[in-house]
Amino acid sequence: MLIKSNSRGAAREVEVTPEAVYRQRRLIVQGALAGLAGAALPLVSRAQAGRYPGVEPGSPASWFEGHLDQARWEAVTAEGEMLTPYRDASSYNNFYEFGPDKGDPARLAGRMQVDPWSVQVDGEVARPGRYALEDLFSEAQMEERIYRLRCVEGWSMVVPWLGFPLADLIRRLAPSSGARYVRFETLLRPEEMPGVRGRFSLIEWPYVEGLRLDEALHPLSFLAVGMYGRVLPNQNGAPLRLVVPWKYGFKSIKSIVRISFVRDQPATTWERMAPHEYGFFANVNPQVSHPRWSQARERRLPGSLFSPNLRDTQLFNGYAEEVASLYAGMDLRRHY
Ligand SMILES: Nc1nc2c(c(=O)[nH]1)N[C@H]1C(S)=C(S)[C@@H](COP(=O)(O)O)O[C@H]1N2
Ligand SMILES: [Mo]
Repeated sequence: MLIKSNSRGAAREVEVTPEAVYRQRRLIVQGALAGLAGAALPLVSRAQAGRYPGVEPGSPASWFEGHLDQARWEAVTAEGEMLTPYRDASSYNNFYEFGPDKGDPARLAGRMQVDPWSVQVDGEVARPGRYALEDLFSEAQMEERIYRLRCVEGWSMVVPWLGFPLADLIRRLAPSSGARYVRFETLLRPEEMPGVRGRFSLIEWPYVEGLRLDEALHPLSFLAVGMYGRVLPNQNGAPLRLVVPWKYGFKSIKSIVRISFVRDQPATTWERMAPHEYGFFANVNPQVSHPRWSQARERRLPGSLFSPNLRDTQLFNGYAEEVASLYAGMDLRRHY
């Protein structure tokens, strides 16, 4: 259905490309892009190496490599938009467990132990238990999703995630009829996380996020284990993080250790800490301002002081066509 890279014209698929390839290709096609069928253009090599030039592969677990061979690339793209360079996406982060500054996660998350990793599944579900990460995904086919990520702070990126639709996992776990929400929890390991040891932290740990079950089952909801053709760097939420592209970035919880199927709307970290800011839904909406700033525009990374690269923020972060029906009948100015 919605998840077709070229549903709106075959040429679109190739418009989002790795930056180096993009420049090279622009020379080749010279503005003829819009008129060409996607298949006529040279696609980026399907091999991992060279797909994202200059991106180090990291040291992936063997199960990850196995899935990479079968990966479906560019399953969804952000049409016509350039990827944020890997160095920006992996060095400008929010991961408060490692500290409040944008550079803290890249500097400090390396000490987080991510292998082995297991996820506890509980609540209203037919197959509860503690699953090793590789078992959780043993039957899944990895795919690439190029999504916009819009932080509530007013900046945004375009990131090529690698992973699996959340719905695939949920269906395998088989929630019971009592399950109305999915609750996610991040690792809490103070020895490895200087940010949770800070005495001045206002956040109650562990970090918790949640989705309504129908949101979680939406084909755009995604569990990422990699990005830019490689395993996730720790600062981006290794080894498993949620990506919900139509919601503010804080919903996309990192380093998940627990997935619970629950009857009642879970109390989530940001809603508890700052209920006057955004609520449980936190759908991107340019018309609903933060108490201290407008959300009408956003700064697309990398940008600079002289060229902040501003653009208009779109309702549901540009995914309205796909997700608006989830909120039919809801007043988006009140339920945010
Ligand atoms: N556990 C946890 N998950 C988190 C956060 C966090 O502090 N802790 N920050 C959120 C916020 S505010 C954003 S914008 C995104 C940033 O993801 P990125 O660093 O991969 O761009 O992660 C989200 N997930
Ligand atoms: Mo954010």
